[in-house]
Amino acid sequence: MLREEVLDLLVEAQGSYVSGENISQRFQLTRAAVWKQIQALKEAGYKIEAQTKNGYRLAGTPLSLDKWALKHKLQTKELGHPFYIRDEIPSTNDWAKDEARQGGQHGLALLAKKQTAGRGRLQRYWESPIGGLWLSVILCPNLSLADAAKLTLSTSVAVVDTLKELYSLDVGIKWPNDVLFQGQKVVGILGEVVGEWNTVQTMILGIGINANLSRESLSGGAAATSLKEILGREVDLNELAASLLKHLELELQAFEKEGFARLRERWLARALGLGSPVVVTRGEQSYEGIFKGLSDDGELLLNTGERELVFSAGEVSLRSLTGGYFTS
Ligand code: BT5
Repeated sequence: MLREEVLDLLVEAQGSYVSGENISQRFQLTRAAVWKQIQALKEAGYKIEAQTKNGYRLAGTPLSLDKWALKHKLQTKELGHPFYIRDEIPSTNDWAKDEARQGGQHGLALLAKKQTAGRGRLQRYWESPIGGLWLSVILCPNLSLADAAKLTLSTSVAVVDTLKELYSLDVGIKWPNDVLFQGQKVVGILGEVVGEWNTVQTMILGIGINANLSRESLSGGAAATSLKEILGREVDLNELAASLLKHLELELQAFEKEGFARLRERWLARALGLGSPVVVTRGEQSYEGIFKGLSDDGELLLNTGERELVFSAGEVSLRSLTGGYFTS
């Protein structure tokens, strides 16, 4: 594609100017057509500086999802190869499931600028306006069925490491895999299996990051926040997606090689509320106790003082510093 070739040429110049004449000769375009290409790139969010004497210089890539920009930032071997970006889709997890059923392979990543029917766990709704990172990856991991179910735990570790690496954010994981900043949810993770557990071992990992969203666009209110609210600026979604896929690939490799015991250590090192009083709600019932850790199956261990309870699903509330419980 011409647009991408022009960008490649600008990148080759490593920050120096490329003359309009050079571009027009290389791609056999009129100078007016070069100018038009440059305008289109600027409209797509590329920062291109123009000087009458020297030509054009690439000074920055778009913050919003962009095929070329993401391709240039990807550092993975498998995850994100290939990847596709759509402007709007009901749910990237549903899109990924369709792709997997039609032969979509391990590593395929699907991203949308906006979801109209984003899904949370237990058929809950996930708000996904423009500005967020809504991403699903197809994985065919080299893991036992029992371990594959713990991939959402790896994903939460990868998300925490991504946010720490890029923005030095002090985020933590609320069991099983919500990522919170000061008690407010920034990231949600939804792992789903394609086909029967005992036949096809294909998983869809869906990750939703409230990135460039204002608080008003999230009706989750006090329980939800975004990177933009926390950092006071917009972030580069291409950089964020590339870093996330890198950390996810590293986590997956580590899990396949070292097994759950090491993953559990990494998860616990990033967990919120470990050793503290928490409330676990399952259906109508609530259980209060000390959050002791994870079982061999990735379940939550709760010590009530009288006995140790094990939870494979349920809602957890963590005690806040002021004594109340976070519910998100
Ligand atoms: C989750 O569910 O946290 C998993 C969310 C996964 C979303 C990704 S986006 C890409 C992929 N495609 C999809 O369709 N889904 C995945 P859960 O723990 O059930 O949390 C859902 C609850 O969080 C809702 O009931 C709301 O209370 C709240 N919520 C909804 N949207 C939110 C948002 N954007 N930020 C924070 N909280 C939200």
